[in-house]
Order: sequence, then structure tokens, then C-alpha cells
Amino acid sequence: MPALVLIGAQWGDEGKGKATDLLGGAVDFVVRYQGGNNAGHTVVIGTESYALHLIPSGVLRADCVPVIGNGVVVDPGVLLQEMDGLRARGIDVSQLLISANAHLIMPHHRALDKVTERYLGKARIGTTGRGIGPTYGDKIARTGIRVQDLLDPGIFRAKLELALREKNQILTKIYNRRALEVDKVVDEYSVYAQRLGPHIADTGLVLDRALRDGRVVLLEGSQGTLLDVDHGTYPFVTSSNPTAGGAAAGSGIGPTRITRVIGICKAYTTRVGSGPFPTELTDKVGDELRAAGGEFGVTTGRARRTGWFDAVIARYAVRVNGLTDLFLTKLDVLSGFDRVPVCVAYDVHGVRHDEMPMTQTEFHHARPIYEELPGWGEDISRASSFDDLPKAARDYVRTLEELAGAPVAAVGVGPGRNQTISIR
Ligand code: 2SA
Ligand code: GDP
Ligand code: MG
Repeated sequence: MPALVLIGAQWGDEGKGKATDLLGGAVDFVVRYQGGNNAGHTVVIGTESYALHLIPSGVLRADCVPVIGNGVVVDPGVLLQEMDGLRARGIDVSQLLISANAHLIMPHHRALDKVTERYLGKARIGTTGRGIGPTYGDKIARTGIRVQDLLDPGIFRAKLELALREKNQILTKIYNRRALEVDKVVDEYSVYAQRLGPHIADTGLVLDRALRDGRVVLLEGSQGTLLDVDHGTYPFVTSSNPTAGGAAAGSGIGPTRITRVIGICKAYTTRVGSGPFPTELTDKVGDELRAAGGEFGVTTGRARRTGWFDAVIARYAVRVNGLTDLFLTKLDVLSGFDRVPVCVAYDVHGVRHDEMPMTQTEFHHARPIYEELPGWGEDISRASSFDDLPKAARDYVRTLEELAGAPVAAVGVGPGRNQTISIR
């Protein structure tokens, strides 16, 4: 039986949390495979709204086992807070599994993330300040501390001493910050070790056995395709691989298990943090989109940048993720706009580009070439079938599908669990 992957097709915040929650009713395991508590996934159930950061959105489905895969970076204090918060709201978190191979976000990672951003000044990436980049940096440099090290106090202390020998030099000598004390960090993390110990597992093995038993596994991406460290708008990206290719590496299952890759895509575009954004609207229309879509960061509260739908990006996401289908979210937010422009290609110094330009310099200079589609005034938030939508909204969906090159399987008309229209 299959594994399916769900990814963000733009710059994140496409509505992956809601989509995961919906699919969660039909799957046995939901696995996070990259990122950390930089992510913010919102799930609305009736009058209750849940903001999830580290725990997979499947936790809200009683029969679904949530798994934090090896590709994730884990801030254990934040994870415990999130577990406690969910428990207090009556959600069972006892089944949560955390990969022994996942890397730990340490206090020096958070400190370095904040201080290096300040140091970059205008060139800053606009990170969430959660220590994501420095933790992945140490992972790749092979100096990271892993979840399994929590189980071995001797190793944990030795690795921490080695790390702080270098990081304290950087923090104090380069950035004029205070040094971190080994003993304090050991005390803090030993409490985490005790509480998280029962959840630590060989998650790759668990998932493989589940797949052999005919269980369905959903691999849930965070952030989005254009924030991928390899395929995104580098250096204005996150430090992991949110694209579908990262799902196997970040969960420990073989890629031949994956039979479906769903791209979650907003009916317009948003981005939070720095970096190029060809269809960005810096005028009143952009503000209207932000207000109508409630476009504010779930983790940091930052206002998201907004713009029209960009079909070049959608085509790119279809290609690099091998998308089998698209979920088009937030179509309801576009109700009330007279005309809805869609970017079909870029103009870069007088040359038309139908595909993503090869270099970031070109992408920075990309000017959108728009086609204007007629808008619709009706409130569509109660639509329950594709035929319920006004003709202009249906045409908009069909045009996006054609431009992107992948079928739209579902359309979101509101944040609620039942505000999704299935098309096929
Ligand atoms: P980081 O912290 O190193 O991963 O930041 C690097 C870039 O990645 C962007 N990024 C995100 N973009 C959209 N949504 C994210 N999650 C939160 C949300 C964001 C928030 O759901 O709203 O609350 O601000 C997310 N996480 C990372 C980040 O903006 C940088 O551009
Ligand atoms: P994620 O990071 O991809 O999970 O997305 P976020 O949770 O950061 O942001 C998506 C926001 O859009 C959340 O507030 C969702 O509740 C909301 N949302 C999801 N789908 C829809 C939809 O179809 N219509 C509307 N109006 N809101 C939606
Ligand atoms: Mg989000």
C-alpha cells in the first residue's frame, strides 16, 4: 500500500495543515519530514482553531499516528509545550513518535540565528529566528546533536562541550553576546530527555513495517517549493528540502513507496520573509488580499507579502515535485475582485520566460506578464460542489489547472474542515 506526499507549491502557508487534516481521516500515519518549529500549520475544526508547529497535523485525527521524521530539527522545549497545549485541549498526543536520528535545536542555534540575521542587515533572510539554519548547518557539518543523544547523558555532554567550545567563541568574540553554560544546558535538556524518552523511536523501521502491513502513510511537507534549499529562491530559503524529493530522505522510507504527490497551492500568492516575489502587490490591492485572506504568520505573526497567482511558479512546482494533483486553496478570498490577473510568464530584460529563469539574478528582474480573468462577486464559502461555483470562478480554476499542467482535485472555499470541494 502507498505512501503519499503533500507539499506546498509556493512559498509556504498554502493551507497544508487543513489538507493534511482532511486526508488524515483516511491515513494511518502522518509524518513530518523536514523543517522544525519555523512551520505554522492551521487546522480549523468547528469553532476551534489549532496552530501546529512541530507536531504533524494528523494528531487531530484519533486513529492517526503522528511521526516526527529524521529530517526534522526538534526544539524539545517547544515540542513539549506544544504537546502540553494539545493535551490541555483534550487531544491525545500519547502516540507521537520522534525519530532518534532527528537533530536537536540547541540554545546556541537560536542565539546564532537571531544574531546572524541582525548582522546581515539589509541582506537578511527574514528567518523565523527559531534556530533552523544553524541546526541544519551543524547537521551537514557533522557536528550536530541528535534526539538519540538525549538517551545517553555522557555523549550528550561531550557533544555539547565540543559544540559550545566553538559556538561560545563565535557568540562572544564576533557577536559580543554572552557565552552559554554547559551545565545549565545539560540540566535543561535532561528534563526534556526524561519527558520525551518514551516517544523516541526508529521511525523509519516503524513506517516500513506499517507500509508492509498495508497501512497508508502521509508525508507532510512544511514551508514550500520556493523555500527549498536546492530548488527555491536561494539564499532566501529555509535550510531543508520541503520538495517531494525530501520526503523519502527525511522519513527513511524508500521513494518507490510513494504513489501520489499532492501540491497545495493558493489561488493567489503569499510570501513571508525576504527575497524576490514577481507578482507582489505593494499597493492597496495587496492589503485587501492580506486582510481578506488573514495573511499573518502563524509562528511569528508577521504580515505576509501578497500577490496574484503565478503560473510560472506553479508549473515549476509541478515539475520539481512530480505533482500528481493540486489542491487549490483560498479561492473564496478572491470573491469581490472585478478582474483577477494571473501571471502566465515573465519578462526578463525584454525576453519572455515561460519557465523559471536559470539564475536568481534573472528571477530578481522578472516582471510578470499578466492575463486578466473576470472576477466574481458571490460569496462562495458555502459552495459544496464545483457546480455551485459561479462560472467565472470555475473558469478561473480550469485556467489555473491548464497553466500549471496538473489536475486540480480539490478547491478550498474556507478554513473549515467541510469547506473543501472535491472535483474528481
Ligand atoms: P527559517 O526560519 O530559517 O526557516 O527562515 C527561512 C525562510 O523560510 C521562511 N519560512 C516560512 N515561510 C512561510 N511560513 C512559514 N511558517 C510560518 C507560518 C511563518 C511565520 O506558517 O506562518 O509565522 O512567520 C515559514 N517558516 C520559514 C522564512 O520566512 C524565511 O524566508
Ligand atoms: P500551512 O503552513 O500551509 O499549513 O498554512 P497556514 O496554516 O500557515 O496558513 C493557511 C491559512 O489559510 C490558515 O489560516 C488556514 O486556516 C487558512 N485556510 C486554509 N484553506 C483555506 C481556504 O480554502 N479558504 C480560506 N479562507 N482559508 C483557508
Ligand atoms: Mg504556515
